[in-house]
Amino acid sequence: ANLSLIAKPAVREELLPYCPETSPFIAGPIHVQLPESLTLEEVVHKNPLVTKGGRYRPPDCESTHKTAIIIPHRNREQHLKYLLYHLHPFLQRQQLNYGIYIIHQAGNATFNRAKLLNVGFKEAMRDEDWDCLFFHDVDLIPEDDRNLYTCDKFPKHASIAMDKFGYKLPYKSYFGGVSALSPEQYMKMNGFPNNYWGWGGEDDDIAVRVALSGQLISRPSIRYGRYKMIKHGHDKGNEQNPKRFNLLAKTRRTWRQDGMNALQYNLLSKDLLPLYTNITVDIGSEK
Ligand code: UDH
Repeated sequence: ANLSLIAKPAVREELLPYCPETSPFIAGPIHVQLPESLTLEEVVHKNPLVTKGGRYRPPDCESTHKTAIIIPHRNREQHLKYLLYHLHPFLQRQQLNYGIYIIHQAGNATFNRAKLLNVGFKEAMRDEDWDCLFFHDVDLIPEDDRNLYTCDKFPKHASIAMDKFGYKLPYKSYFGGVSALSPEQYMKMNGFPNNYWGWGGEDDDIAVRVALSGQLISRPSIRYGRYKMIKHGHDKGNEQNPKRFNLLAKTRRTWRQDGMNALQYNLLSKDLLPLYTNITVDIGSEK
């Protein structure tokens, strides 16, 4: 047998030095382009070091960060293509050990972003001992790679300067778009709510849970937390949730019962695709 081949993976682990604290590949502002003719095949081609399931480790050093990206999804294939096109190189420039997960809601029931994120957390942690999870809307493209996809001392809200809101926070406790929590931070707040069906409110609920669990919100610099939102209209099956204000008023009483500890779903498939791990899930519908 060829012993040199068999021994190789272990050698890599032992001999690689840790990556530097600041990656030498970080370049700052990104001019986000959305080339009309782009195909997923091209994105695969441009990212030769990404392995099955959308995984990556820096080739020359041992990353000190293991980050999973969790993307809630249904019927946004174009956005997904552009996000992958930008996100893979962005994360590689940061020298992260990372994996990208798409959590695809099966069926036509009303969309439930927060519950999909709970599923993403659970399924990603089954794979790997991630030290940071980035919960990432599919239509937000980061515009500066100094916005590090690593976790902080407190739950982090990363998308603080979106073009759609004039590169400012729309309101002080805004927690929507892109956020990052360590598994410990996430479990401390019992994850996210499962009962927000349709558009709105779940991000505010998450912000309230951060506070109720005794945590603060961490944010990047306003110069770095910049995002371009890909323009889109209203989605079918994600109409404004009329119950969102009533739910939000009760979070203080419900967060310990509704969250990670009450999560129920049916995993339909898990596929290791070239650019991401696709999790298709039946999360049921509003009762
Ligand atoms: N999402 C899907 N499919 C859907 C609905 C939502 O994949 O049908 C995901 C996707 O990751 C999206 C996220 O959930 O980025 C958040 O949903 P959203 O994009 O509807 O929320 P946002 O606040 O949109 O971005 C506001 C409504 C847009 C109407 C603007 C009209 N000018």
